[in-house]
Amino acid sequence: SKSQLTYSARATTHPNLLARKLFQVAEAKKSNVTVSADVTTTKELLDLADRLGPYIAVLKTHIDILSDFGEATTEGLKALAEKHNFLIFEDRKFVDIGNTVQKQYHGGTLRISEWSHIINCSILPGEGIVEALAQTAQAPDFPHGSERGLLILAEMTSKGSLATGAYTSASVDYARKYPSFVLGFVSTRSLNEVESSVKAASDEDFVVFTTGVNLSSKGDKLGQQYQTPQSAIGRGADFIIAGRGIYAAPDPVEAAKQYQQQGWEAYLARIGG
Ligand code: BMP
Repeated sequence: SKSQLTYSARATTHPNLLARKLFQVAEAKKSNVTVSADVTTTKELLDLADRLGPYIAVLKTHIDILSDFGEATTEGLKALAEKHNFLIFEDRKFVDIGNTVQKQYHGGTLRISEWSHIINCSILPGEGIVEALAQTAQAPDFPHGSERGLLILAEMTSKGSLATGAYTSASVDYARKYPSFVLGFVSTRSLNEVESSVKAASDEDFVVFTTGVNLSSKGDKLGQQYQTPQSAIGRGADFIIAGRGIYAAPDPVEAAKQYQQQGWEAYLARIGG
């Protein structure tokens, strides 16, 4: 497993170009925090991105919950990602046949391929969804190819999640089949020990993003289940994703700094620093 290595070491050897960039950002900012900016207006979203930008590695959006999505949203996000050196992850969770997801990803109302570095999908439809999204992002005439990557939603944090067992192991199979596009997983732990019918490449180093991270709550009334940054990173998370724990805190900037510090200390402890 590569999880004992530093982010800098993984940045130099990683087979995937966007993963290299992600690890470089983490190291430069000493942050493995992804904030889920689940607010519902462009103003709130850009305001959060600007205030929290210095402390995060990735900004995760649910762009379809904005009541006023438009050019100002995407231009604002792109400018702030440059200003603060973070990557954008649109949490659209594609889950459909290949022909449909290509149209949802590229063009359409939301133009996700234009502005989001990282996307994710469920593999419920089978391997074709990964192939279809890879085909769009790696098309010869697509201008951002080296800056696009996919996370496979291999597990979920909600109570009673069905993303377990054969579903999770197929997630690993597909990641191994498309290593130039798949960065890794959204999962609650490292998937290195998960059985897979596809052999691991010698340079395999999937990046683990873990959602459901919160320092002060165990869950919500709709089945969300939380763990702490220490717990998530101890179980193999490379990046911790926190939403309400940060943006709904009395002082979101202070909260972001606290998650940054705890996430970084847990990472240092894991690499033995
Ligand atoms: P919060 O920290 O406020 O509970 O937000 C969690 C975020 O992560 C939400 O944006 C949710 O859509 C997302 N998420 C999750 O909570 N569990 C999963 O298994 C996958 C997710 O994408």
